[in-house]
Amino acid sequence: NEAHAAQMERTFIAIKPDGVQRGLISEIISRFERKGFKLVAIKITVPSKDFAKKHYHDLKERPFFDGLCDFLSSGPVIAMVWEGEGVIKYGRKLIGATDPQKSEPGTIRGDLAVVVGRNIIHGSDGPETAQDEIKLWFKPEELTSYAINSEKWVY
Ligand code: RTP
Repeated sequence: NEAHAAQMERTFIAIKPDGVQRGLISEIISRFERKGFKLVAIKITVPSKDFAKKHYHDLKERPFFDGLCDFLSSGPVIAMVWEGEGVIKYGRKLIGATDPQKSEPGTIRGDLAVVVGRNIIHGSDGPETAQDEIKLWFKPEELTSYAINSEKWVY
């Protein structure tokens, strides 16, 4: 059908090592899930420092770059691809401002984080970064494509 003819918008979301260590995986996933976005890829992985540098290549001139890459590679990360209309922009809205001191209550960072260096989650900031980050973190065969049809599963 026509709704499935074009590829739905997708974004890359990662729960950073602090979010995993603090036991916030299910809390974060449930916020995206309840909103109505669809999880199309997920894995747990410890990125190498080189991999973290690739992920954050845009920030390589920033003073916090090295510490940020050490942090991202310090433990397991939950890497995900979420799909849905407007998911890139709205996903950022669910996440909240980069600095948890400035994120609104009700957002993931506003409710669950305190400092910018430990802000528990990453989300792609635009269509191009989303595409690049999905490609960096996932092989094409790790991405799924499926329709939600609850009538088939709920009796
Ligand atoms: P993210 O990419 O992680 O979703 O975060 P963002 O777009 O909201 O923020 P960005 O400016 O791209 O920064 C990426 C990550 O770098 C860390 N950061 N530390 N002043 C600092 O120490 C500082 N500023 C940024 C944060 O972990 C931020 O999420």
